[in-house]
Amino acid sequence: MNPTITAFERSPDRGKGQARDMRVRWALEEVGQPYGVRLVSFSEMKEPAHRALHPFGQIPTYEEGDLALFESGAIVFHIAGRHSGLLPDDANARARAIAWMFAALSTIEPPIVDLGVAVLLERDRNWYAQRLPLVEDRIRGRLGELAERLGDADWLDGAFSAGDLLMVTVLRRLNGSAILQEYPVLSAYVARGEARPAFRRAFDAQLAVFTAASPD
Ligand code: GTB
Repeated sequence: MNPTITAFERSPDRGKGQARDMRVRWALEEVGQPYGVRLVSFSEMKEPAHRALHPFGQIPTYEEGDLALFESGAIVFHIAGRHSGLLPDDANARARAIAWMFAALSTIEPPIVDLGVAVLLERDRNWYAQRLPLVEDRIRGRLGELAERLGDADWLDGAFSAGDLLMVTVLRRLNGSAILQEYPVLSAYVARGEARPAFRRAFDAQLAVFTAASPD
């Protein structure tokens, strides 16, 4: 049975692939697993039927037989564990790839999300102009360290892995800001991820949802 994921009926990013269903779609495309998508509105996400799948009333969710999952990182980890292609077979290399998955979500993503929250929700506060450079510099600190580690390698640890998949989706959240361009090593890394055929298929699928909902 093919899994079903949930995604925004109408993504606020207007099809830029920033919502977290994108990383799940990409993982499924990388491993060649067909999937269905159930689109949900903001109000449906908060209803009991959806909260039974996702305690926080969000997307994405993942249903496969009698398994229901939430949290994009856990979903990608599950997909990577069930199929070959996203985690190495060698036990130590696999553990390192998993460490990069955690690094993407717990070390790199938080300051990037903080910037998004500041720009979207804190712009009218009188301390916004003072806080913004602090938030941006926290991101710069992490990106500098990440760029240093990546160096001239294509991927974070040998072959492309679920660690790279998550890291690229996290870094893509900076697409609307100039910060990523300050780190050519990381811009090139994101471009390599986006050039993967599986990424393109996932991106096109989520864009098609937005285009269908907004034909003009
Ligand atoms: N930790 C969870 C995970 O990784 O799965 C976080 C899930 C989450 O934040 N889901 C968001 C959501 O459902 C969508 S992805 N929000 C609705 C709500 O909370 O009511 C976050 C997101 C949303 C929009 C943009 N955008 O427009 O650019 C980018 C990212």
